Amino acid sequence: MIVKTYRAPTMPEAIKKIKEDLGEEAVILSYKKVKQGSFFSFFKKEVYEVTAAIDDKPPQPDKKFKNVVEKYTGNKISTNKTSNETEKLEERIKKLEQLILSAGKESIERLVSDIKNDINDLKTAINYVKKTEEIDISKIPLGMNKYFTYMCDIGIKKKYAYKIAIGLYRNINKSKLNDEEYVKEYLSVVISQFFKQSKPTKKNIVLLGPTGVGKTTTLAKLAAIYKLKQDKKVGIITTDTYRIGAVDQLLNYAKIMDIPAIVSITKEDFKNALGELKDMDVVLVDTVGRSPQDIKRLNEIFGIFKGENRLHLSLVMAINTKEEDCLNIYKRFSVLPIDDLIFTKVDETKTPGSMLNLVVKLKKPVSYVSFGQDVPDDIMEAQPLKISSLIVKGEVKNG
Ligand SMILES: Nc1nc2c(ncn2[C@@H]2O[C@H](COP(=O)(O)OP(=O)(O)OP(=O)(O)O)[C@@H](O)[C@H]2O)c(=O)[nH]1
Ligand SMILES: [Mg+2]
Repeated sequence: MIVKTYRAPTMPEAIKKIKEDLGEEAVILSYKKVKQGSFFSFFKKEVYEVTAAIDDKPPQPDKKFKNVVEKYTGNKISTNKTSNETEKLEERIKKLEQLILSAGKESIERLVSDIKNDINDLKTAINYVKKTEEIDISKIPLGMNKYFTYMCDIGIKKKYAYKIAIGLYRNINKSKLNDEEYVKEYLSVVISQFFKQSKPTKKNIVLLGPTGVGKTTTLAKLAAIYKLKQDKKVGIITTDTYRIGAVDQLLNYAKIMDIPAIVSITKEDFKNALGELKDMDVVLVDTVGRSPQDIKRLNEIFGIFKGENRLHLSLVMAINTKEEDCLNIYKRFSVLPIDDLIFTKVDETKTPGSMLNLVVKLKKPVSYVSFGQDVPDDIMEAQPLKISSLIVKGEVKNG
């Protein structure tokens, strides 16, 4: 056990010093008011002298966890597992008892409010995982519960949020746990590790995907970026001749940007179009949207591109689509060798965390993220930290 004595003008300041020095786990052993000042000084100030201690042995699992959580949250939890976190809760309750006997009103109120917050965070977290067996909520450190539920709220799968919360707690400076901005910054960095940015190595980029996900709009944005911002020679091919309006929509974009555009219907047409545009730096290929359930029509699209190895295939998925539907879309389209993912409509969802779930599940890199209808502004390259900032803090950075 480490025992130390601290002096401060007020009790809250003494507690702050103890927290910074010994951490959240420290307990207050004794407390008294003493006079402070040099031997010769006329006026001596009264200060608080607080003795605190911390156990330097590794904490033992606490068998009382279940009872304590049930007592303080009113929730029955169905786990026999134990947790060090209960010790912390109990220690803080002990501290509260000591302070009630000795300290001023202000410090008691602060401690009570801290404990209430922790209990509320814990209650919410317990409610989140009640039905989930693979998560042992008791293992989430007290200060991390609110970040765990925050991650769940923004759409990150509970089992990933749980692992991230535990991993983050191990590495983060504990005195910063209440600094939400700092923790979210830290979270962004951790979450960015799950993403990989795709850099197409082939110049013919095909945008595939179900109906209405934003393939044509994304293509127009990319054409503008490549041509206007990167000064590249850009060509467009559309194989979407299904709707009359679709061809017009794309030819219009091409005309505005002064980009050559070719309409192709058959595999043969498509090959010829690639030949015609062989001098371009980038060729963007639009495709017709098809329902992932419409196998026959999907096969028509696949037929055009199958066996053609000059293509970079991007699967466009609107992130406001249910996650299991996205997984099904991927399953259907992965008849073709999909190179990367493009996420769209991120602005239309409150759960952008599903991007994380999808890349973990599909193990695919991401090339672009689209977050609005404006051509060409509402798109960004999928740099991992940019995506994670968007997920965690809702920040978007174009380019
Ligand atoms: N909010 C939002 N709307 C988008 C985004 N991308 C595209 N849209 C809109 O979604 C609608 C469909 O976009 P399209 O580009 O025509 O979609 P598509 O995948 O080409 O559709 P089909 O060719 O019919 O399969 C349009 O109203 C677009 O403006 C985005 O990132 N956010
Ligand atoms: Mg389209």
